[in-house]
Amino acid sequence: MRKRSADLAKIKPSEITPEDQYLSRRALLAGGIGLAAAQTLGGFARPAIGQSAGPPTALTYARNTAFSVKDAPNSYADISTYNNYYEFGTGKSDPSENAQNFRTRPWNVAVSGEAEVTGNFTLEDIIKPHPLEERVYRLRCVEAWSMVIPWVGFPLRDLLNRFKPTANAKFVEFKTLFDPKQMPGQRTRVLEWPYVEGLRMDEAMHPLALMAIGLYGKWLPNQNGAPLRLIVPWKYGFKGIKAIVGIRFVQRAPRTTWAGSAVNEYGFYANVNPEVDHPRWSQATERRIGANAFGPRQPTLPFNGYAAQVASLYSGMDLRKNF
Ligand SMILES: Nc1nc2c(c(=O)[nH]1)N[C@H]1C(S)=C(S)[C@@H](COP(=O)(O)O)O[C@H]1N2
Ligand SMILES: [Mo]
Repeated sequence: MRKRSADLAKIKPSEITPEDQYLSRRALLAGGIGLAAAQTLGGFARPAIGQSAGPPTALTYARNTAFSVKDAPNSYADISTYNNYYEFGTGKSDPSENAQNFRTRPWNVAVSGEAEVTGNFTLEDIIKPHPLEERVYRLRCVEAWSMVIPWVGFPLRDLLNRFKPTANAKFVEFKTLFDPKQMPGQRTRVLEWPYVEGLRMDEAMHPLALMAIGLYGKWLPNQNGAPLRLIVPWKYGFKGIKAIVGIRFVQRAPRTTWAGSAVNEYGFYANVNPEVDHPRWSQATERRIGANAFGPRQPTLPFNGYAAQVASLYSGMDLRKNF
């Protein structure tokens, strides 16, 4: 059942605190005045987003070099044909073959739980107020391979702040679409469906956490998680949940799909850690997918190379227990 889309522009001005004003103003512009959404605000070029027609092929974004790694990105071909997306099969080439007809428009996201603003939002509601950035991030899979990907998206925290999480929101849970008709993997029991992931609130609010809608300057290919997927660059790739239809603010750590399938193999935190092996293989080194796939393995970096930015989130925690 699909409720009428809630409208962020209906938040009363009296409810808007000063730090929210900038975002809310943009939410009002995007929701209220169609044409304004296509203009440039705050120095960022904005994408023109069609209402119900398919997405345009190009996105307009600002390059965020401060948050990008210097490594050369993998090719578009590598990034869009070597995937993990069990809804479309367990082989690396299955998603690119089986997700071609997956329908990503229209798309809705249900926001619920411990927040002042909840309801159902259209994809356009979710995306429109946010200036887009390109950030080149490493993706490290728990299977010990990695890629470097120029994602296009917006900071997750800017989106979450629009919903005004309450003090009870300690974690945020994300859910993938459940539609076995479209997602053949969901007709099997290879995982529990729908796919669920989660972050502790302070992790979700970290500026490196990105809500991605594109890569290489284009809208996300279906196999990479269109129309909306999470990127948490200091964690193993399975935290980067694809095709998000649910965001729920909760008090307790959600039961995540991979931890639920094998709790000794996949932890909730999933921080990239060369010192904590997966029970069936070492995490000390990794293989970079692509041209150098047969070159030497590279040492895995703690927090996937983002330790300077995120290690403080975990000070005092035993990362062997909280893996
Ligand atoms: N819904 C959903 N999201 C998912 C997965 C999945 O099977 N289903 N696989 C995860 C894993 S294990 C990885 S490594 C990344 C891969 O992202 P990519 O295919 O865009 O490189 O997606 C993650 N997100
Ligand atoms: Mo993965």
